[in-house]
Amino acid sequence: MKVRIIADSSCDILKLDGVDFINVPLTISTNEKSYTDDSELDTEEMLNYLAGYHGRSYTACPGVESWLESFEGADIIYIATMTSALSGTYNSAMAAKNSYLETHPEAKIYVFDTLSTGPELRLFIEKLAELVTEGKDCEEVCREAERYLKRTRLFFSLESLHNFAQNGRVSKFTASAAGMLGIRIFGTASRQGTLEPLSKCRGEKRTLQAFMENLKLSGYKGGKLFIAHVENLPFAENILKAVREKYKKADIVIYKTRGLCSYYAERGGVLIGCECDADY
Ligand code: X90
Repeated sequence: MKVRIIADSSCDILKLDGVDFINVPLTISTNEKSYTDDSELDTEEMLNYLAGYHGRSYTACPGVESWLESFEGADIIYIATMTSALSGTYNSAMAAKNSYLETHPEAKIYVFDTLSTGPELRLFIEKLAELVTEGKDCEEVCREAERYLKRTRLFFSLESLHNFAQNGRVSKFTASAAGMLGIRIFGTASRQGTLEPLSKCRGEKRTLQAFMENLKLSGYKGGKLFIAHVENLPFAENILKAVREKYKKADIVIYKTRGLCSYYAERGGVLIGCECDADY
């Protein structure tokens, strides 16, 4: 039985250790140019281009065809998608599943709506990989993965919500606060899978403070924590330092966002996914 894990490109990784993994890309485009969020993407070039482009820009979720292609040759398929509250990615994966089962009735396909994205999605697929590697059967994998998802969180610090607003994914009112006078929006992925602002912070120090308070409230005990940044390594490193100081054994990894997350989190943005002890 060939087992495969598939995620959309907002997971920001192209390989998953020890398992068969496929990253299915979204696209980012303007009226002139289109970027596919795959292994070929030069994120820095895309950000530079977008910074100098003054027209509208858009994103699109993977079409059913892309999902179908990613299923070929696998018998058991676990698919993890970003939040269905902000993207059609989950619905498109479900449509692909139903279509694939018509021609491959023996295949087993499980689709998970993570109601989150970025580093929380990455935590989730790494957990799926761990469960698959341990040889768990489908039922156990699904049960334990669902349970894990309740105990992970996503936090973010964004300097601009321009791209969220121009794509109608947050209100203009929420967006207007970010970027003004160095204000960052600190927030979390809500239980419904939407962007939930928690505080407006002036400067990095205040943002870090807000994050550390919320980390504690979330029940974080020093488990796995991912920091994905959009060209903001200094802030990511300061977050790492602050977390390590308080949680000595914290298992932290810093990395760069790829296309989709870079587009929405925008330059300076930081996304943090972590394992917590309390259900959310
Ligand atoms: O075109 C599409 O279908 C894609 C739409 C994606 C919208 C959300 C992307 C979020 C990227 C930014 C910050 C974290 C906020 C998370 C709230 C759930 C990451």
